[in-house]
Amino acid sequence: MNEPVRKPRLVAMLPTYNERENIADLIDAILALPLDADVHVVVADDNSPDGTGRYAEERAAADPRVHALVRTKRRGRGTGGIDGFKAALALGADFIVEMDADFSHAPKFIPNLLAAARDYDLVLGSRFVPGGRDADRGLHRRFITLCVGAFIRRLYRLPVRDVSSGFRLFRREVLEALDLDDLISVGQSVVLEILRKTSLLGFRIGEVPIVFVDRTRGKTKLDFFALLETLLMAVKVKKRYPRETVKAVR
Ligand SMILES: Nc1nc2c(ncn2[C@@H]2O[C@H](COP(=O)(O)OP(=O)(O)OP(=O)(O)O)[C@@H](O)[C@H]2O)c(=O)[nH]1
Ligand SMILES: [Mg+2]
Repeated sequence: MNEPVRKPRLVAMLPTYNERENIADLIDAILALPLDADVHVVVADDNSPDGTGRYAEERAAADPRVHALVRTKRRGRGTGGIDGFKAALALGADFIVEMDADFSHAPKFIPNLLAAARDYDLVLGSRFVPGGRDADRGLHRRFITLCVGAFIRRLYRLPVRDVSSGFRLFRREVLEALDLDDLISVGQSVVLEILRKTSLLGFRIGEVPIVFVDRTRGKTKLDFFALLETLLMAVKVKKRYPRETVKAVR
């Protein structure tokens, strides 16, 4: 008898802090995607005062495809996302897509990211390849994104356009190879640290266009100090992983 073919499992990992106004609709939109995959959602919340984590726990109790991770001891986009990735691996994910929980990253692009994972190990949702766009953002935010991007691409000598994109899809093998317990980023710089390590490990990195839109609900957590911290950490990360110390696994 033939074994039934198992659909690949895709886990969407959403780091959240005070995203109560967005999280319900976002979970609905992800679970409704027309994908030939077994789709799950992990909400990696840092005990948000607005009750995002509590809501995720209620959804998880009612729907086996939703998983809530509510951390009470530490806070940070970096460590929160790392714990979210671990939860996704524990769920047996074949593919993991990480995205912001404020609708800046539209779920409708996930099918394209997944399709590109046929050819790549890490697929970036990219604002800066043909068809992609950084839309509706204040001029100063767009300018900062471009400057940070130019700086990081030079610093790490990365041949990708959108280095700071937090909307991206990994094959499981990438997250397994990263050694998640060994990452040093606590905050937003985790996006850059993971990109650098993935590149040094020799994985294939591709980009597909996405249109990034401003959040319409909820508040930003990015301020001047967070930006400064990210840039300082980017330099620290470079020192932490000089090219010769990371052995390619591919
Ligand atoms: N778990 C966790 N998630 C966080 C933390 N800080 C931010 N996030 C989430 O990380 C994602 C990105 O944060 P944002 O505040 O949207 O940062 P941004 O996209 O640079 O800024 P805006 O879009 O302008 O708000 C969102 O889903 C946030 O809820 C944190 O300390 N812990
Ligand atoms: Mg955002």
